[in-house]
Amino acid sequence: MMQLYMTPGSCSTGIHILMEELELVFGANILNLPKGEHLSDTYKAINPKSTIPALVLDSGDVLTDFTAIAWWLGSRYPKARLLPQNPVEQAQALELMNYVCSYIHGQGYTRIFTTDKYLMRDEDKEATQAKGRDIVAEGFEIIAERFTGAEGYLFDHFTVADAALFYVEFWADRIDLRMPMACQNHYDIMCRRPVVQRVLAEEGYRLNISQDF
Ligand SMILES: N[C@@H](CCC(=O)N[C@@H](CS)C(=O)NCC(=O)O)C(=O)O
Repeated sequence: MMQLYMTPGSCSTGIHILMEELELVFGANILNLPKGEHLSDTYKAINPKSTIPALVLDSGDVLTDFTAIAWWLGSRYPKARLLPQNPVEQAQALELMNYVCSYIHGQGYTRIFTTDKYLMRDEDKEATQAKGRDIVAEGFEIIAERFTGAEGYLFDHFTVADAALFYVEFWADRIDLRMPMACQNHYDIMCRRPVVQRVLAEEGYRLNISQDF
């Protein structure tokens, strides 16, 4: 059975959503990041980078990094159409996932959530977090121009790129960061997906879904 290494409410939530959209049977291995479980020798033997998500395939091969795992899921299970259909849009989906994971998450949210990693001096804490919020806001503005689908998804149907965008929108919701209308609309649409609701419930979160839904 495949094994997913994950932390509730983290970027791995996006992969968790994709795996449940595919109705895959897999082992869910929860790592407590604040306790440093991802730094253990046991986990480093699986993923030497100590990051989640990681997915161990039935073959024993290990996939790490959101974009790589999402890409593999989309390619391995093509009938679910988790990748856009044409090659240009497939490349754009990769580009969007990369932008979300490396810039909005990797440059922005890390400054907000793991500020200490950036600090040379304690007094820089607020400025570092403010810089993180600016990066996240800038990232959302860029993404807001990229919606091409009529249904509010990034492409003409739900794809891996939507799962990546969802997890940074979920964080924005958790810490009250404003999103541009197109991203807020996308977040609302994602929150209406039964799988998203189930995954968040499984991970211990309750969504405040408006009655209009
Ligand atoms: N580039 C990786 C980064 C993933 C990442 O930073 N995950 C966070 C949790 S959301 C993590 O593992 N943090 C622990 C650490 O970096 O030490 C990816 O896209 O999967």
